[in-house]
Amino acid sequence: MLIQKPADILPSEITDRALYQRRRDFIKAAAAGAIAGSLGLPAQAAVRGTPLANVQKSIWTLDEKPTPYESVTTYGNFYEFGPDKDSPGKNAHRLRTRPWTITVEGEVKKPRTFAIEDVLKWGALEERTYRFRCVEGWSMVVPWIGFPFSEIARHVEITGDAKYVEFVSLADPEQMPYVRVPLLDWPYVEGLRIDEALHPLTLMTVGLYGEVLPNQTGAPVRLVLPWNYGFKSAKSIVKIRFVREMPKSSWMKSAPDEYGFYSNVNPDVPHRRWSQAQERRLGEFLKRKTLPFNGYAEQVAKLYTGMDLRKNY
Ligand SMILES: Nc1nc2c(c(=O)[nH]1)N[C@H]1C(S)=C(S)[C@@H](COP(=O)(O)O)O[C@H]1N2
Ligand SMILES: [Mo]
Repeated sequence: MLIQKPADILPSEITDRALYQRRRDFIKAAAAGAIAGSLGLPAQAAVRGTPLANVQKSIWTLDEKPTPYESVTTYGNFYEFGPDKDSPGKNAHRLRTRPWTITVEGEVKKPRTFAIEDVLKWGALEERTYRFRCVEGWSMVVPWIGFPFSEIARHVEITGDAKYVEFVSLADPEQMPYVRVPLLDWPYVEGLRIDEALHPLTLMTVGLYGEVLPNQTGAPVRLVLPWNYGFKSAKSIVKIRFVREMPKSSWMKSAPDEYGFYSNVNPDVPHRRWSQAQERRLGEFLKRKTLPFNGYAEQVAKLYTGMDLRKNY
């Protein structure tokens, strides 16, 4: 068996995160200043985010060690900024997160377009540490900050015909260079059944680690569903539609035999090209067993009673 020796552990994983980050910020700011100076660009992009106020601890939180900030923000998927795991971290500084509006329409009594600032005034935000599992086999634990999606539904008064919800991400080629490339069917679209969307675990997320979301993690507002594979957690949302029929997600359009609508984390149902039995937590060496519903079975399994989850993957 392989044991991780102290020499193999990255400094970012053992140094106190805040201290480490302050040091990094200083180095990055200095470097960005030098580069930006020579290119005539603002140096702001490389600096850490603004702290979020009015945040309360949530009961829906997990007592597990969070994945280092550095890993969470430098490894991910955001295809609008490129196909590689480090593309979002490198390119998402181009995203402008203000002004930002979210249009909510469809099967609602009061269709509205909300400015993100107004949404942030609805009430206290919650900090929730969740597990997060990507379909590709990596996972992380993140202290997200947000509010339950049901708040949106309450503000627009959904009708009895709202059976599903469609989430639409921004697709602006000026800010998102890979929207000119047909990696996916743009804009990025995801969907949930209404009871999944209204489940108290479904989080409209505006921050992580006490701060506003860094652009690459889907600023200024993204979804986080801890029991679904990561691709259900649409980033940089500009439109939410309550609909009668099951929406077709961008992933279902591009590879219908690999990505189903439900996408529950399920170690017993392999992806068409690989097993889902294990995962690698970012920053860790040994793999872990993947848990049914990513460990949230007690909270969400009842949403799927009577369904064959081998068929409805
Ligand atoms: N708009 C948009 N949302 C997206 C994606 C994307 O490419 N575009 N990728 C998804 C996938 S596959 C994953 S695993 C998560 C990654 O989130 P993270 O970068 O915060 O880990 O975002 C999801 N949301
Ligand atoms: Mo993913």
